[in-house]
Amino acid sequence: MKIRFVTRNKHKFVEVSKALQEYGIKVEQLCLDKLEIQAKSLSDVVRFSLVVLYNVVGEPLVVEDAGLFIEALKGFPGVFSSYVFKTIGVNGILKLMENVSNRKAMFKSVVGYIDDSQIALFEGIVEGIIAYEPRGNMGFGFDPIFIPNGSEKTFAEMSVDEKNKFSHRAKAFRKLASWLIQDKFKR
Ligand code: ITT
Repeated sequence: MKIRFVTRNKHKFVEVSKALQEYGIKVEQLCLDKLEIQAKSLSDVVRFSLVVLYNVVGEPLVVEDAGLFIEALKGFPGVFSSYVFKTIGVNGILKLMENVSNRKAMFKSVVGYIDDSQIALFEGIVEGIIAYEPRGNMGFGFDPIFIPNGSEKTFAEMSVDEKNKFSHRAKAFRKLASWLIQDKFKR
């Protein structure tokens, strides 16, 4: 089985390819813009992107939207994570978190699948804390400042396989994989 994953982010593509290997699912990267709307939830962003992209591609496809939600910042940057990363970045977030003792945060991923008869969404969450300084040079985005519960390392200090043991993305894509396998046998 193969899925078409629309993303311009090659790190996401590698993470997902590895996570889905154990299900025997191959991943093809489609480098198209997701045409993201500014919505209040990741699910709304994903639904919109799915419909727009399906009209262009005309074949079953998958998109994912993810974000970092920091408790002390009332969920910021959340759905604005991509923009916030490009503007104030990791150091800007650390600045906002100066003298903040509640470091709790989570990454959330919403994966969407569309074909000619259905849309299905799957969510994955990883809880953790925001580090006091960036550590590690692997991964992307806010990986250097996120430490998942159950580890001492930031995501940027982990290999892809190690990050996949914890990550929001791996959790959401594993749900998609189980569902796709069941769906295939139903048809
Ligand atoms: P595509 O839209 O092309 O898939 P993107 O990098 O723009 O790739 P998102 O729209 O999902 O992906 O962006 C969400 C932002 O949240 C992203 O730019 C990162 O800054 C951050 N983010 C999401 N998942 C992350 C992860 O696993 N590790 C670190 N940062 C992450």
